[in-house]
Amino acid sequence: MSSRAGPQREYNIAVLGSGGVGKSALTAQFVQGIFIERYDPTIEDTYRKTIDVDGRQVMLEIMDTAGTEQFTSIREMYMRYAQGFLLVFSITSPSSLAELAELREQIVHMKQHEPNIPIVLVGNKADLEDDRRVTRARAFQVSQQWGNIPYYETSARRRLNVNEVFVDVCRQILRKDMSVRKDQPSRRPKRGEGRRRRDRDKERGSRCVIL
Ligand SMILES: Nc1nc2c(ncn2[C@@H]2O[C@H](COP(=O)(O)OP(=O)(O)OP(=O)(O)O)[C@@H](O)[C@H]2O)c(=O)[nH]1
Ligand SMILES: [Mg+2]
Repeated sequence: MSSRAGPQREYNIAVLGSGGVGKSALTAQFVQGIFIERYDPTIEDTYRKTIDVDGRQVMLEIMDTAGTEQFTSIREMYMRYAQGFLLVFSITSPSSLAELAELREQIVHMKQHEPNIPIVLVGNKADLEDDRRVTRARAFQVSQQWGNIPYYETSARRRLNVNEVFVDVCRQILRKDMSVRKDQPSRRPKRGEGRRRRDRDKERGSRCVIL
């Protein structure tokens, strides 16, 4: 199957942050369009959703991780695997913002200081303005310290900026992916080579799905 938008890409995004900041609520709102009222701490959940980013079909695999300490080894595995990250805190909890610093350090370390790691800083629970304890200015300052990454305030409850954060990180991955492809020297395949190459990719479990 082919599409006018070109081959479909598949990207993995990890949603990280302390327990209770709203990672699952944001993910469920994005994928299923529902708000989860009840707090049920996550062990690990993976969701898939196809979206259109600037005319390109992208299949996202979203890894909703556990904020709770006891599940951190799973989180490390997610960090290694993911190409993009949503770092989520709650605007009602300064400690949830502070705790992201360590997670970011871990990501940077695991990606071996790779430049331009696709990351978005997300201040969730923006509907709870009366309980706000992290100012926009403070969060923005942190985002600048972390290499000028984008900062959004979201509300999973009100569906505010939910699509935007996922699309932003996806756009960053796409941009990076395209520049890597551009840098790779292209060569005309010899007769019959194209097919063999596709088979080889299949064996390796290539994550690029050709429609
Ligand atoms: N008011 C408000 N409540 C929210 C929002 N997002 C999540 N919540 C609530 O906060 C609680 C925790 O949300 P979860 O999405 O389960 O939090 P989590 O980050 O996934 O927590 P862990 O899985 O333990 O890491 C739930 O009761 C949600 O209903 C939001 O945008 N606004
Ligand atoms: Mg959760």
